[in-house]
Amino acid sequence: MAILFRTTPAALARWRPHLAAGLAGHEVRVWPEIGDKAAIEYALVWHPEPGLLASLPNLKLIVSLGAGIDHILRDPHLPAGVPILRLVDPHMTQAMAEYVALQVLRLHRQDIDYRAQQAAREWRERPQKNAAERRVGILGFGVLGQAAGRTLREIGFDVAGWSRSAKNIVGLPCFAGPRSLHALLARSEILVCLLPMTPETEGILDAGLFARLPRGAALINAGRGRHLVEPDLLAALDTGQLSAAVLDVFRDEPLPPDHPFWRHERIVVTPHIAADTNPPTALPIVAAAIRDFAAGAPVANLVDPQRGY
Ligand code: NDP
Ligand code: OXD
Repeated sequence: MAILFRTTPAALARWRPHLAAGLAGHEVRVWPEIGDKAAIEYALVWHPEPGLLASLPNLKLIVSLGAGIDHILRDPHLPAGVPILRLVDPHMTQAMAEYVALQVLRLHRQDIDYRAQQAAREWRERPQKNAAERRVGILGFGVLGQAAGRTLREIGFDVAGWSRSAKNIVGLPCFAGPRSLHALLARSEILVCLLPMTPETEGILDAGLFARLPRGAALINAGRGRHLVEPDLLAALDTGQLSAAVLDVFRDEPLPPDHPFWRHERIVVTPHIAADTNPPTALPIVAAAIRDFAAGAPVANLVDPQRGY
C-alpha cells in the first residue's frame, strides 16, 4: 500500500521534511515520482491535475491538504465514490481566528486611514467607536467561522454568523439559510467571508450583496477568490457603498502584477496566508484518519461531494 503526495512545489518544500516521520509505516510517493499506480490507495493532494486521481485504479481515500475541497471537485474526471477527507487542524483554525481578528481590528480602528495620514504627515484624530458598538457578520459559520466569531466576541465585537443550517451558539447569533441573508447583511458593518466554494456560493460577494450592507461597510474575504465579483467590489469602493476591503484569496493566484487590487488605496492584499496548513500538526491528523479509515472506524470530516464542502 502506498500514499501519493501531491502539492505545489512551494508547499512541498514545507511538507517534505515532515513526511517520513508524519506518515511513518507508509510508503510515500511524492508526485511526479509515483511508480506503480496500482499500489496507491491513499492520495494527499492540493490542486491535483485533472485526471490524476482517476488514473489510480485502487484509490480508497482522497485527503485534501487544505480545509477546502473545491480544488479537488473541479477535476472533471474525479473518480466517483472515492471518499474525500478535508483537513481540520486546530493549528489552522487558530491561525484563521488570528487573521480575522487582525483584519477586523485594522478596519475597526481605521488603520488604513491612519496609514494614509502618516504618508501625508497629517496629525488628525478620527472619531472612534468601541468594539461593542461594531457589528461584524461572518458568512460561513463552520469550523473557521465559529472560531473567528468566538475570538471577535472575546475582544468585544457584536458578532453574528450565517450558515446553511441553524445553529444555537451561546453569545453568537446565527442566521441560517438564503432567506435570512439580508437580515445578517443589514447588521454587518464589517462582513467576513469564510464560506466554502460551491455552486451556491460562487459570486456571492456581488453588487446586490454590497447594496444590502450598511453604507460604508467593509469586507474581508478569506474564503475563495471566486466568491467575489471583482468589478462589483471596485464599483462599490468608488461609490463609497464599501469603505475598504481586505482580500486574502483571488480568482487568479498569484494575483497578477498588473491587477488593480495591488495599488488600490482602500484594498489590503495578503497572499492566501490567512491559515496556511502546518505540516507538523496536520500530518498526525491525516495519519490518524488513514489508520481509522483502514480499520473501518468512523472518520471525522469526510465531505459530501454533492453538498460541495
Ligand atoms: P466548514 O465546512 O466547517 O464551514 C463552512 C460553513 O459555510 C458552514 O457553516 C456551512 O453551513 C456554510 N455554508 C456552506 N454553504 C453555504 C450556503 N450555500 N449558504 C450558507 N452557508 C453555507 O468549513 P471551514 O470553516 O473549515 O472552511 C471554510 C472555507 O474557508 C474553506 O472551504 C476554504 O474555502 C476557506 N479557507 C481559506 C483559508 C485561507 O488561508 N484563506 C484556509 C482554510 C480555509 P453549515 O454549517 O450549515 O453546513
Ligand atoms: C484551505 C486553504 O482550504 O488553504 O485550506 O485555503
